[in-house]
Amino acid sequence: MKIKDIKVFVCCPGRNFVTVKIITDDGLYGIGDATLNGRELAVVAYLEEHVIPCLIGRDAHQIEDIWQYLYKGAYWQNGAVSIAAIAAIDVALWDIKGKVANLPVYQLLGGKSRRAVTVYAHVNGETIEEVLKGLEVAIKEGYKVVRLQCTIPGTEGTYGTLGDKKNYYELQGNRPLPPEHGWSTLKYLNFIPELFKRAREKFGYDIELCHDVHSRLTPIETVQLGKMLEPYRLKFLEDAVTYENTDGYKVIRNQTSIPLALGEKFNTIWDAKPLIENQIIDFVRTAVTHGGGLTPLKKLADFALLYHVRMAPHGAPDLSPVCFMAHMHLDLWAPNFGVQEFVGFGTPELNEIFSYDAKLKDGEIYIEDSPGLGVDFNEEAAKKYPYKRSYLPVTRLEDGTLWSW
Ligand code: GCO
Ligand code: MG
Repeated sequence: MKIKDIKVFVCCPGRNFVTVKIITDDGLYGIGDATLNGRELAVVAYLEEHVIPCLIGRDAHQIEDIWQYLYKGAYWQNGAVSIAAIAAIDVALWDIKGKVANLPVYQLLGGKSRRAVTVYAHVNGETIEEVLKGLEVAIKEGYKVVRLQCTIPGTEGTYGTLGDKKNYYELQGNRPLPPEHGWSTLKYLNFIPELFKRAREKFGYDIELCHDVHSRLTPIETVQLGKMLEPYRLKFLEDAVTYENTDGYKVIRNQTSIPLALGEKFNTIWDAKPLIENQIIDFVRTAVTHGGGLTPLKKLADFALLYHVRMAPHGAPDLSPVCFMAHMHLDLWAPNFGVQEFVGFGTPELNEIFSYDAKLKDGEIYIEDSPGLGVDFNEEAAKKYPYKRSYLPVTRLEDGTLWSW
């Protein structure tokens, strides 16, 4: 079964998505997600110029060899742009293999380890009261795990909350240049423990809670935050510190018992290796699209299992439904699955383009047993929503210093 053609599509049903379609000589096709938020066309160029010409005529069944060929064979192994391109090819090939076998992809990974995928919902608000109202709704809807984010009084554009776009806080569309947000660590640390205190006072400890710091703190500031949040027993604190210097995480780990999650920007297993083997994190958040596909994510899960680290894949709205479905298969299989981030099934425009067999019930997602990934892409509908240049925001401290967004 040879690769006959590979097409790349960019569409913007509210935000940009890059989708890959691999077509084989016997008429089958598979779909992959290559979306890299704010850098979409770099991935398109990488695919069209440097990947696709090398793959035409290759055996579509050789997923592992094709992965190694695109990774090791390029000499330049990692990097967000190249990894997103490799991931899309890899996932599309798994989709094809599932269709040939007439089995859902989770069966090819080793079968189901659980009935469904437990997800965590996002609850965001401008005030603590607003967040608590949202949490009440989420609990009523059956969610068992919820991420809480709240606007920090006196700062502009807090991560996770953006005024009228609360549930799609990173919704793109019209950002021809990166918007700028403000940040004050002092104001944040003075405010955020109150959010979790009030949530526990009102709803008790049966609901699991988590929080994303979005890499704004230093290690010792995270120790302070961790100690303040310890009484509220979070499921995890995500991305407290930028991940480049993993030694910083040792400082945190040695001084607070707050569980730590990291990895949505990891491109390879090597990024996660020191944090996992030294048992410094509890959840690894690498996404299929940004971590190179299902082939390396399976290896990552197996490696993490040895160290009691659980999988909690990134599930932000900039990962397309193709990545979402790839996560569903990975999460159903992984014996060390923890929880899946979930922001809802998307806008009507998005669902005109992507179709996928998934249902939410009591905070768990069930998928149909369709062969492959169970996702499809409507090329004609995608044409109605052409690419729009758009950026993620950047953040500055109150004195103007550029900070991590
Ligand atoms: C999350 C993430 C996202 C990212 C976004 C960047 O935990 O969901 O931090 O909100 O900011 O995916 O493109
Ligand atoms: Mg995050």
